[in-house]
Amino acid sequence: MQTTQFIWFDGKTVPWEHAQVHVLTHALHYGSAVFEGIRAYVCADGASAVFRLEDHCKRLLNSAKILRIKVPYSEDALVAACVETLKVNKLAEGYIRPISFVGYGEMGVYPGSNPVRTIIAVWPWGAYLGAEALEKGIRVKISSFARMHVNTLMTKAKASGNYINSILAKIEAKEDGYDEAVMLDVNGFVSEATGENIFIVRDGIIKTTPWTSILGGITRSSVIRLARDLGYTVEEQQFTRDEVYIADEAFFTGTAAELTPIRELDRRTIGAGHAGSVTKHLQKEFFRTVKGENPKYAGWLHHYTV
Ligand code: PPE
Repeated sequence: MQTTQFIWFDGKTVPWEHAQVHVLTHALHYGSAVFEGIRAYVCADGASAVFRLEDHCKRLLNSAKILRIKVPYSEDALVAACVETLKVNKLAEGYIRPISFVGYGEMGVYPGSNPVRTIIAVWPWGAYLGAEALEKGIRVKISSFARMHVNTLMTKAKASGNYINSILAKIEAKEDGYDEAVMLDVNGFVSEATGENIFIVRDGIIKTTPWTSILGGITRSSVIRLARDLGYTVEEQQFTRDEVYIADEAFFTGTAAELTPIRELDRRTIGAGHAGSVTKHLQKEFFRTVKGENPKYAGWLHHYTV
């Protein structure tokens, strides 16, 4: 990976290589951590802006609330710390990874009074699913692993432990020659991918999974808003894998993946086999928005200078 110089660690800026924890850290053993993935972009005018920074910090605190991890920082403090980390690293564009985790103290599942620690790292991160993916789309399979039941793990928390399910699905998909996996929920309906939400388009209507077994993606909510404002009908409704097979278009949304077209699912070509017109339209609007070329959504951008 591409490293940077400093990591924000419990309020201090420490050199990247010194940002370390004990091997008996609770989160390492039991997955007791919550995290975020946020992107900063260089805008058309050369200034930098973090996309929906406040909403990401809010989600981090909500994830922590769900898991009963007591993060000792307010939303405002987290926002300021993210910006400080970008600035100290002179990073004009890249990925921001805050994580709050249960630290070293007592061993055993019960987190007790173990300290809760927070770090923020930033680094340059290009196209998550490959450079060609954004333009040409990717090949996807339905995973043999189901997404979590809503009472098994808390799917609305962006919790580290939840990602075991994603890791299983991702390895399977990659080893079977695909770029990404889509998981079904325990009732057999389409849920989400290992690190993305999913949308389909059929007869001009856009559909996405309701907020049940999925993470409430911030890219997902942005794209829903953009699409509705552009006059599209967007339905948050359950759908099945075969509805994706016969969709005209399909795409993923995520901070890392941005808006990535899906060109194939389970060896069925989706639509024309490349990004469709609605996907392209929304992708263009999305990138215009994050790069500050869409004044209507200026409120989503947190500007900073390096
Ligand atoms: N579902 C899952 C399971 C998920 O991990 C993400 C983000 C999303 C949906 C989309 O959420 P949002 O980023 O708010 O639109 N996945 C993050 C982690 C990627 C990684 O490999 O690490 C991300 O995109 O940052």
